Amino acid sequence: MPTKLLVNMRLATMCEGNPYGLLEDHAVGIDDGHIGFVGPESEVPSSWNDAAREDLGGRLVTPALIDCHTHIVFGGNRAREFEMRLEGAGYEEIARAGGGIVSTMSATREASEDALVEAALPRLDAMIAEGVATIEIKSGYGLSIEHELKMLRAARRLGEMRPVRVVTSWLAAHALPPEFKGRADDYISEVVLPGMTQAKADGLADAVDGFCEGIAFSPEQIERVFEHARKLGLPVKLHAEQLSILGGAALAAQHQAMSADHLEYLDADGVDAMAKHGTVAVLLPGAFYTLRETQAPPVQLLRDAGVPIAIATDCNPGSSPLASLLLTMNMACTLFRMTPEEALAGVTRNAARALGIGRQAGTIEEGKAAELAIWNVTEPAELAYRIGFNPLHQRIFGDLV
Ligand code: DI6
Ligand code: FE
Repeated sequence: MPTKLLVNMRLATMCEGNPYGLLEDHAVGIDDGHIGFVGPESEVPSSWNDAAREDLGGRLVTPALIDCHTHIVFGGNRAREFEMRLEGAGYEEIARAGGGIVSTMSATREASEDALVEAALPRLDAMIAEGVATIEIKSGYGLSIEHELKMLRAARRLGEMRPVRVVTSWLAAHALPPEFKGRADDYISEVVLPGMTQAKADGLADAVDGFCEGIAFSPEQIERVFEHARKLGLPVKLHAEQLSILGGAALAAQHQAMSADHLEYLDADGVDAMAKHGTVAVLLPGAFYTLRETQAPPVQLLRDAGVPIAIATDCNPGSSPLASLLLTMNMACTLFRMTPEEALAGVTRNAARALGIGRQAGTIEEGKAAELAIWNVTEPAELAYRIGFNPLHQRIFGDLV
């Protein structure tokens, strides 16, 4: 049933072809939560005559935003660690001394599922207020089967409490909990793999992620995680080359990963492997900024190789306490020299692809979900340009607003 017809707007479909997939004088029809019509205002079929007509006053309309890499479910915060870094301590140094991810682990284990939901809601609401309609949420701070599953149940509940699509990732291979010190392989065998089986059986995991890094897991250990995911039919992705180069991105690409994320230290071989396998590069300028990283990801190499680039907040209590996808877009332009068009594609079309939902979301096309953001701006570049200003007029999520 045609429910709504949007008219009088500038439409950035984000379909490939012309810049921003921009269309002028077009109408968008919403039918049962889906986009039922995109076409010139003068050619709207008569079947839309009864739909509620909404004049958008010349505003810009884009696909609703997609944050394809977050850790918004966690206990506590790491403001003290922020102070320590300002006093000179390094991120890896703090992690090796039992702080970092492991300190969030303790707070997350102590928190009830309800408390995790309650703590994450304001972060989720901040994202939604900026036009986000899809958010990926990872486990990774429980580091035991019980607490990792609790995190993913909290993530699923967030998706039921708010009009937003939540996509989850099993990230038990994020850090080694203290009880497994010196026994990373046992942790993989006893927690990461059986927990993944359980998460899949309970419908809690849409994908599997890992952290391939000196302070986390080796490529060989990650390979075991990927093998198990393949047996369960779960798609994979990886935190790779964030602090050093271990070849994680190429490993992920070889395992048909949907994305490899961070990538500051990615080299040409890694880029080639990603291009060959169609792996999306998810860049996370909030972590780059927070850790005062000096090596930017190889954006030009990725561009030249035709690797799709997505960007995301990486919202987490340690390396990226950032809950603004608009600010992330600005950072991607200013810090990584991406164009405003690449930044917008990075939170729409390419972010959808990084989550394996490219058929449902990420562009404005007939047949896709009616997930739109209506902005109080006219030029698409304005979305990435401002800092600390939210020009969202209205978000549409299916038949909901
Ligand atoms: N890389 C990150 O940036 C987050 N996880 C990861 O593997 C940070 C996690 C944290 O510091 O709490
Ligand atoms: Fe992350």
